Amino acid sequence: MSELNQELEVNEEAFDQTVSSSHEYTDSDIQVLDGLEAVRKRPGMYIASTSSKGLHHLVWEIVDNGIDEAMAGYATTITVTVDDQNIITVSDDGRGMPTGINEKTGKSTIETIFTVLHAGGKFGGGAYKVSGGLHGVGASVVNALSTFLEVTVYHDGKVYFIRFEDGGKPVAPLKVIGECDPSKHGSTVRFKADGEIFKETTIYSHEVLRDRLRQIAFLNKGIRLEFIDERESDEAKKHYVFHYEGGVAEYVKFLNKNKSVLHEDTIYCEGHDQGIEVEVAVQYNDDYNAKVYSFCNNINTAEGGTHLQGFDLAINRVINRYARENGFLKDKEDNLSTDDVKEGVTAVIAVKHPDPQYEGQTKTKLGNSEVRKIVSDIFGRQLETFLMENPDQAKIIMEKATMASKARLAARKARELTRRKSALEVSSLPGKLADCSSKDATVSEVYLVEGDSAGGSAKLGRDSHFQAILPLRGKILNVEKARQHRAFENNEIRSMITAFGCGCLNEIDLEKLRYHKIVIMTDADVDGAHIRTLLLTFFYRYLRPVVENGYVYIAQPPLFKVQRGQAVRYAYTDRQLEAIKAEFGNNYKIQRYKGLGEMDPEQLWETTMDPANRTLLQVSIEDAIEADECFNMLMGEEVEPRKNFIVDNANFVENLDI
Ligand code: TTJ
Repeated sequence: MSELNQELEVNEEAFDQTVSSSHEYTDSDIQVLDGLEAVRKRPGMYIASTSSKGLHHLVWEIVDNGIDEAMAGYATTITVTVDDQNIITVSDDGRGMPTGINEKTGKSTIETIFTVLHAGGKFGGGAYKVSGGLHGVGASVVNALSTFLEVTVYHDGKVYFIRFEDGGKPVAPLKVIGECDPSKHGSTVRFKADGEIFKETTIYSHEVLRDRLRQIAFLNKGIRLEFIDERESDEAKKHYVFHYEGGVAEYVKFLNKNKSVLHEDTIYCEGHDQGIEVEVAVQYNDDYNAKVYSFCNNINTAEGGTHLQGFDLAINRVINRYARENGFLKDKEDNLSTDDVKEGVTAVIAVKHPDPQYEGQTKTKLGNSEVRKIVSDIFGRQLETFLMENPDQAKIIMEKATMASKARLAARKARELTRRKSALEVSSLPGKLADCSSKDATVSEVYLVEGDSAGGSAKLGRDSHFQAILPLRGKILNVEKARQHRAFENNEIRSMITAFGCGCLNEIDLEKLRYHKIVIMTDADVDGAHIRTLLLTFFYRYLRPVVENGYVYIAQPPLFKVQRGQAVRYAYTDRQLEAIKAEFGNNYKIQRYKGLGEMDPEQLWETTMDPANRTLLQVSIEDAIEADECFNMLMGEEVEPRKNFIVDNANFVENLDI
């Protein structure tokens, strides 16, 4: 394999060789087809999945090659187009793929790249190839999984073309099919994913393509990425140009756009050492948690690694030193913790490494140990310079970190208090809780009910053997906008934590969870939706494993009661209401439920709490980051983006008041 790669790399010399026009079917053809057939037989071995995720993977595989040509300095623009048949076209304005013949295969280099497994991984120059990296399976894998794939190369006034069909079989060898302006150069790949392989879907997500292309543009300053979605009727969504001269500094600004930032200037630095490039950008906002995104060779290292460790070391060291030297920390006070100095940070750390090593469960943790010191030195030095040159902004950052430290100490005290109380077990359960008699968590349920009156109905209507009721009064605290010790002082939050019994934050013990169903039961109106969102935010921030393990549910009270004579039916949606009306003809009476309180205990049991009749929606966190951003957007302080979001996602957050 590596032999072939080497040959492909030196093949740049064969650039001007004429293209072979004869095409004989040889042993090596058969081997090639065997190789691609293997990909089709077990696609999962090459692209991780044949779901929507794998489908998008095809695009990234091809795009990465164009990015490499741009990072090597030869291409300025990469354009990705998806047409109304979900055919993808990726083109760059680079030198054009080599059009010569590969000695080993006797075929054109291009045919080789697209038909021999792994051959395309490392062709061309450039130290930090993204293709052939973590996800790099090679262009041949894309070809194998496509109904057709076409390559067009513009170079030296000629247009070269080759088409493959049916999972990678060349229709004819690479040919010159025309002439072009000699100043035009570049490579274009066009392909259609095979529905036989991607059985779930061959339809690309506009958002997934757009967001990743934007991210690639942020991570590679100066490169232009264009995205054209011909399926969109909305003009604004048809054509995007992502081009950021500011690189990750602009990325951080973008990530902070819905936040109240504490200082105007993004702290930005870049540098290189031992062939490793480092780029870091930081800007504080008034949040109480940190959002730090790290990348290596354009790949999101979700599990962090040595570059993130280097960042942590530097921010801790430099801020503590500055705080001491400038009187923000007294001699007798302890150092600020890394969590303290990172409170409210939005940061992007991007490194480019010629030989990255990935570790961790999902192979998204950077392992190269030399990176730690390199990032720490480069970022540390420039963070120090920033603080010295911008004393006003430095002051704000120091105040944020010292406040964080004080709040953390207070939170620890408050937490210890709640913990001590819960150690007293049953006697310490909140007074408002009407507990169930069962002590078996697997069958026990607790209903979180909005308001005392609905709480009363629920208490009377429940099956007290396994159903507990915890009434919550008024709006609960927005934990997104409150520091921990405030949250622990809040009565509703304390009641919930003690009732659940499993602790919270990083001291969760799911073994101690007292109910395996925590059911949020709120009114079907705007306030109810708001309370539900606040509760979900609390769960997400303080009890994430409880959500992740599927213990949180949302009750579905009916919206209407329809009665004809003795017959009573409940409708949970407008559609159901229409169906019932149609069934009942004209002689019926409709009651619209505005709140749970309007139902008597029996009705509440029958419609919403009885396991035999009720529908519970299980709350899941598909993607922690996505959920986090969603909550942030909904609960953050800036009203405008929230409004836009709600308009865009009207179905998702139907009744949220703003
Ligand atoms: C290789 O050495 C000769 C000059 O061009 C170098 C090269 O690899 N260029 C190159 C490859 N530019 N663009 C590509 C490429 C672009 C796409 C969209 C897809 C693929 C597989 C390669």
